[in-house]
Parts: sequence; structure tokens; C-alpha cells
Amino acid sequence: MTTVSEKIIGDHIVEGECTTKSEIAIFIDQTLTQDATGTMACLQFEALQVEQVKTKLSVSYVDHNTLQSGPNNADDHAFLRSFASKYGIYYSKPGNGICHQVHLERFGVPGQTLLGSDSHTPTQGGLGMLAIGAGGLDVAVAMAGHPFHLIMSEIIGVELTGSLPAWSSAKDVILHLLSELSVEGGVGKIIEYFGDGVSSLTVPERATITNMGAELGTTTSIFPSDEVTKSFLKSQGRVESWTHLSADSESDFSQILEVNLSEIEPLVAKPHSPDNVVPVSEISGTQVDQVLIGSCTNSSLKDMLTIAELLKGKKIHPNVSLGIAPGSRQVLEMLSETGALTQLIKAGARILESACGPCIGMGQSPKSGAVSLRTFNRNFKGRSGTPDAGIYLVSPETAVASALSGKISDPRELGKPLKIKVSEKFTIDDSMIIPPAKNTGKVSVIRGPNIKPLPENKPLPHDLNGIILLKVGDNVTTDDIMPAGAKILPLRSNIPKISEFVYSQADPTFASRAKDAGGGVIVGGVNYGQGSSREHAALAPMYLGVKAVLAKSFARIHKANLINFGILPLTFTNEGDFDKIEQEDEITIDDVKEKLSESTVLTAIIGDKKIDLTHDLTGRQIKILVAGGLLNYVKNDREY
Ligand code: MIC
Ligand code: SF4
Repeated sequence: MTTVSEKIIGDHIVEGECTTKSEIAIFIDQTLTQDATGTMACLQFEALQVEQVKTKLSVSYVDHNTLQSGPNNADDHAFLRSFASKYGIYYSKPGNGICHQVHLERFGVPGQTLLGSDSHTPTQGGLGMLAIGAGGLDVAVAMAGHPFHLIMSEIIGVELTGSLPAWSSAKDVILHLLSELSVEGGVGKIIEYFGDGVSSLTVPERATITNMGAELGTTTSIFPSDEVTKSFLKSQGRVESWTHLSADSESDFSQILEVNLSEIEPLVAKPHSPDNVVPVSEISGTQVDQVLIGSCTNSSLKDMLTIAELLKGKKIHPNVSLGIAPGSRQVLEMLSETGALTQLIKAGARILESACGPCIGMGQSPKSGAVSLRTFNRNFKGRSGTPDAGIYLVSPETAVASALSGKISDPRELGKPLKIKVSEKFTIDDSMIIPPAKNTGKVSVIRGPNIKPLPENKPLPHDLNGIILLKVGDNVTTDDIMPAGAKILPLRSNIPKISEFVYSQADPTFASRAKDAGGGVIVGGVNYGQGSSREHAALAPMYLGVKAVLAKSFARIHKANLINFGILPLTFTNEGDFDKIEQEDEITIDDVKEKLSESTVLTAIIGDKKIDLTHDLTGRQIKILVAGGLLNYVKNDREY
């Protein structure tokens, strides 16, 4: 065992062999949930009838649904707080910060495993933690003490050499990798960073890189745990959590990519995909309407001190709205203590709550047709809440240079490079993290009207019959399937209501057509379901009766979510068959239940054609599908 990933997996494996593409099960030390996925995870945990969480640590964060326009979100918060108290979970209150930033500061432990109901959970890879994003149900099952099943990924080494030049930043490193590998290049892979360049990056910089590994589609991304990690943990008063972790040799990586940090230049991902990357200099001069700095990718103290220094004594361009959301209350408090907050305010910034906010369309939607520069990680069409806005993903340095000039600007134009000194001792105040109750028997869970019961699914039928409800193209995101934003997100605990919005941007008739047809099948292209971990993109279609998705290929988390909710993920044996299918065609797969375990190829009759479909499901996944989803499977099989 030589790589960091294999070492951690080796320490946690409870089933299977650590060989690429085989199914393994690992023990989970910590879990993380956030409010938009957490209410479902809690309801699912409840259905498992376990008295207390069985992990070393579980934290429930409130950071997504913080815009309280009506009681729904606050109802969810009250539910989550009381639930956490009752079941042994720490509760991070709204205002305490974005889950990944707070977890990095206060809880992440090198060498441990973390399962989070958020696709950017691998942020903790910056600390040398094996951190994986999953659907809420998988996290609920892990909280109940069951191991997490996954298909063992190939481990790719990225050798970092040199050090970043002035005005280039960690964000540019991951944008560079996205331009090289694309949004599907990391599917089925773990990316492990190593090499001389690693020590030149601080933990928050490493976390920016592992955070956006999610945009590559990776299972996770991880850095070694070294002296830099130790100093970071020391500055957070947690040095006892530190252990040294590094790969023993490079020969165990299935492939090695080299990135010379010294050659990284300021980059930008243009609309509407994080891999649509070009040098900033190529599009400089484009007029900018809005600049937003924050999100789990770029909201650390270092990022904030950098922008404060760049804005010091200056005013942002009159045509630009600059919004800044520090990643955590700790960051905000330290900005205030150092006086940097005053610099931001004086420059004309709009200071936003320490939360996800505009990253998930919770406020700050730009004007129609706007150019909006963001230090975030996703620029999918419509995610900002403005369907025709163009979102550009950039580093904090590029964001400030552009906010000052009013046009997309290369930060190298700002002149002499800065030296930012981050304090060696962070201000620690965990008073917004509420520990679970000592006497949990006395706690009752508060269920406001927004908390609706879990929908149930039926076991897989013998024959699959229906119509093709929708045919979509490549790289469809979970934001396309189950949009977020201020209007829809508050319905996350109410599946009947939220299901009305499935595919609502692409086809507002989808939900009613699906209901009228009694369900059916969706057809997609490559990397179907990329993006978030939101299981609502499977759960709500399940509620509408969707029985299968036929695609050229799937994104990892979404495929797992489809299986968890009893929806069959099948791929085209011959990709060209995609073109032979029309929306509204009838589809039949006879004896699907039996055939799934007999063969990896199933023949479907679609319209008047015979089309072969392939599956790579494990025996366990087939049993889950046959049971009608993971919850039914776990409830029926106490041996699980
Ligand atoms: C996102 O960035 O899309 C989210 C919102 O954080 C999601 C989770 C969700 O949909 O609740 C994610 O990345 O998993
Ligand atoms: Fe929140 Fe955005 Fe990060 Fe998702 S990507 S966790 S919405 S900050």
C-alpha cells in the first residue's frame, strides 16, 4: 500500500478488495449534512430506527437555505436543530458558515473518512482526509453505523512542482486541471496530489483544489498531511488531530500528471461549464455587471485578507455590484478584528451572510443578460437565478481586479505582488456549534408544516413498460434535473411539492406529463447527472414514476442516487442507438427483474426498434433495485 488514499481505505475497509472497479465497503468516521439535503437524510435516518448516530462525529450544518422569505426554511432549521440534539449530532447554526469551510477549521482530521451529503465534501482532502460526497440516504445509512459501499476508483497522481507565480492562485490550478481533463475526466478516479510543490500551498489553498475536484467528477481528491497541515491544525487549536500521511512511492498511481505551478497563469471558466477554461487575458476588456466573492471554494481567511488588501483605499467601479460572503463566522470575526472588514466596506462591497448564498441562487441574482464574475465552483446555465446571465468562474485576485476596473481584468495589471500574512493563531469560538443533548430522551423533534413524510417506492416490477418522457443531451446537471434557487430550495423537505419542478427549466410540462403517463423513462447523453449530490434529482423523479434512465454514461453520485431510489441506470451498448430514440416512444423491457442478475445486457423494445442496454451493477445494487431502493433494502434486511 503506497498511496495516501489506499492507506486510508486500507485502514477503513470492511468488505471487498482494494482493486480498481471492484465494490468495497468502508467504515465512515465522520458525517456531514447540510440543510438542503439534511432534512431528508434525517427522515431516512429515523426510518432506520437507530437510537443515536454511531459515527465518531456527525455534524448538521445550516448554510444553504438561509434566505428566510416565509417560514419554510426556518421550519427546517428548527427540525434539524432538535433532530441533531436528540440523535447525537452537532448542529452548526445558520450564520456559522459554509459546511466545508467550518469543517476544515473545526473538525476535519487527516487519515479519517468523511461522508457528506454535499458534492463538495472532498474539500477536506486538503487536510489529508478521505472525504466523499454522497446522497443523503447514503449518509443516513452511514450515520446509523453501516459501512459505505463504493466502487473502488483508479488512483491518479498529480505531481505538483515549482510554486505559484504572483497573481496566480490555487483556483487557477484547478481551473487548469479542468481545462486538461474536462468535467467528466475524473469519473471513477481519485486524484492524489504529491511532489515538491505541495509544501508551497497552504491548507485552504489545497482545499480550494480538492473542492473543485467535484467539478472533474472525481470520487475524491486528496493531499498528503505534512508540516503545513500540522501548522494549520495548530492555528485552529487542534494539533492533536494531526498525523503524518504521504505516499510511499509513486509507482502505485495508475497514471501521473504533472503540473508545474510556476507556469500557471490567471484563468477563467466561461459560461456555462467549469471546464470551459481560457486565460483571463484572452477575454479581458469584457464589461462586468456583478462580482461575487465567497462559496466553499474561495472564502478562507487568506482569500478574504487578499481581497481586502487589494481593495484597500480603492473604490469599486460604479457599474459593478460587488458581493462578499466570508466562508465562516471565524473568517468574518477575524476580518473584523484585523480591520480588513472596514477596507471591504469602504471599497463599496456588499457584505453577505457567511453562507452559500448566491452560489446556489439564494439571492443576488444578477440582471438580465448580465456578466457575473464569481469565485465559486459552478457556472451552470440558470443556477444564478437569471436564466440568460453569463457566469464566469475566477480566482479572488481576478475578481477584485475586475471589480475595480469594471471589465474582466488580468490581476497581473494590479502591479506589485502582495505578501499576505495570515495569523498563526485563529480566533476560536464554537458557540454557534450546538452539541447534542446529554439527556436525549427528553428531546422531541420539532416538525413544522414544511416537513412532509418520506415517499415510499414499490419493488421493481417484472416487466418495465412506459414511454420515453424526455430526451436530453450530454453533461446534463442535477441543477437541470432538480433546479435549486430561492423559490425551489425551501421545498426540499416536501417531495410531492418539489417534484413539480423536475426539469422545469428544460421542459415545464415534464412533471405533469410524467404524472399523466404514470411515469416512464428518461434518455440522456454522456456524464448524465453531473454536479451536485442532491438526491432530490432521483427522489423526485421516482415520485413522478420514473423507472429507468438510459444514458451514454453517468456521473458517480447521481448514478448511486438513482440506484438508492430504485431507478435503473442503464447505458447504451452501442452509443449510436441514442440517435434512434424519440421522445414519446414506447419502451418495454420484459422480465427486467430476473434478467438483471442473469446478464449485463438487456434488450429493450423502444418504438419499433430492438436496442441493447448494458448495466454494470453489482449483486448488492441489483438487490437494492429489486427492493425498490436502499431504504426498503436496509429495512427488509437487518443483516445489511
Ligand atoms: C450545490 O453546490 O449544488 C449544492 C447545493 O451544495 C449541492 C447540494 C444540494 O443540492 O443540496 C451539492 O453540491 O451537492
Ligand atoms: Fe454551498 Fe455553493 Fe459550496 Fe454548494 S458549491 S456547498 S451551494 S457554497
